[in-house]
Amino acid sequence: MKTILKSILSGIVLVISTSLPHAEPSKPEASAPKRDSKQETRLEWWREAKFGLFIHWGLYSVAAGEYNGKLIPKTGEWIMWNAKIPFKEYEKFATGLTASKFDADAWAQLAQDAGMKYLCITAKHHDGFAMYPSKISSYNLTERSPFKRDPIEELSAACAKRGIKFCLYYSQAIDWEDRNGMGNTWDFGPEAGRNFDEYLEKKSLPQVKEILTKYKPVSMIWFDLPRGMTKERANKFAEAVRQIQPDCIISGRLGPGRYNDYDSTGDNSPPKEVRQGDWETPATLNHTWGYKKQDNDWKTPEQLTFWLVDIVSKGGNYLLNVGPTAEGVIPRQSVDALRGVGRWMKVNGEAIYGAKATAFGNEFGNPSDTEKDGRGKPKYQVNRDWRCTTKPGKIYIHIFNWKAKLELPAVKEKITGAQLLADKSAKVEVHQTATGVSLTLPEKAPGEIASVLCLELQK
Ligand code: JFZ
Repeated sequence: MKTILKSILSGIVLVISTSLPHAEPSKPEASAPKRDSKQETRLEWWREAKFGLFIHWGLYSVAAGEYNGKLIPKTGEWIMWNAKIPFKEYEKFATGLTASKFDADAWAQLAQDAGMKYLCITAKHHDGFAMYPSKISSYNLTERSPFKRDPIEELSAACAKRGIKFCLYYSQAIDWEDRNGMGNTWDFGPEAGRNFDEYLEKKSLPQVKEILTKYKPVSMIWFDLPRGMTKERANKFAEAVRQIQPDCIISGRLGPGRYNDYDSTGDNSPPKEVRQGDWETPATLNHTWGYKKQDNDWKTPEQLTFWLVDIVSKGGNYLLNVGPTAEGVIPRQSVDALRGVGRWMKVNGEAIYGAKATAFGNEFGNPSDTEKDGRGKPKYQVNRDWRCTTKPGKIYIHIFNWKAKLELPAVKEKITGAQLLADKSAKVEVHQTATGVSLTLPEKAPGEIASVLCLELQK
């Protein structure tokens, strides 16, 4: 009786709230969909993959960090918001999106050369511009730019050819082109007066359905910044994904509650220690996602390899970004950095793909004895000497700071063999006791960046 009353009441609330265009959503909210039985299967490839390529490409790539002769600070893909560019001005960038050098095979090949197993490109970012021929909104690349091909389709095919999982990013809530989307207050006034549901029903949800129908398979969809999303609203997106492509992983931030199949850490900030569950750290090569000509502070292959190993040793995946130019060129420095990681991956990939977190856990760092942080607490100092990843019957030690004598914490299982991946014939001596493992290694590191030692364990 109570439940019947409750559903009638919530029905009334629903009727009232949908008839008032600007009312807040109905309460009580629907709960997030159950994590269905297919989730484990869906995540199999992703748990094996570990390393992916993120691509931010859109009208902001044409602006390239500059507006009206001024260099605009902060991330490039947010330039419209950062500089409060009126829509009527921003949309003009479309004519500059020539994509004259766009080569889907080159991009997918770069991902492969870097050792990456998935690729995720912006189908539509916060600026609202669709990077594919959309029938839902004419604010798209084929209708507005000189480029008449479909880069999303071409990339999907280029990835399929190479066994790279193809994925799409879609900004479901923030949309600076649409007066009912979230975010653009300089053109459309305060957000409070909008019909956000109309935006979701007329543009966002139909475009999500459109890309999932047009491009198959989409192995993962990365939703972002759930401004204004409620569980009811998010449910509709989750249901659409499940209905059109049940095997598509949902990631990022669809709405409040857990819709996603895995978690995203903050950008550029991996956890300090091992973190349970499925998660990914999205990161930039410089300090922007979308191309910005003034940002030339690139991470080196050494730094990137450290991040990759560090993240995998804590149990996560690494989604590393490039920002191509308006011509469709991935900056040379990005290409070189990724190829550097790729050379390391060629030798040491077996210690990354499908690998799980460390067998230890106290190698990540320590509070400093002398230095204090901003709050007066001992400053956390990252230890970069080595990291550890594991597979059944194997422990991999990634040695960044090479020493001929290396001391490891105790290993429970009996170590039955030891090999350096970069030189399998090199001599390695193992002395194992109940309190630790002492290793005697060659004087010189056999590999570049980090030489990986594989310890075999008794089954
Ligand atoms: C979002 C976007 O706003 C940004 O433009 C880019 O696409 C990035 C990958 O995702 O930015 C975020 C979202 C969440 C966090 C950080 C940046 N976070 O949770 O730390």
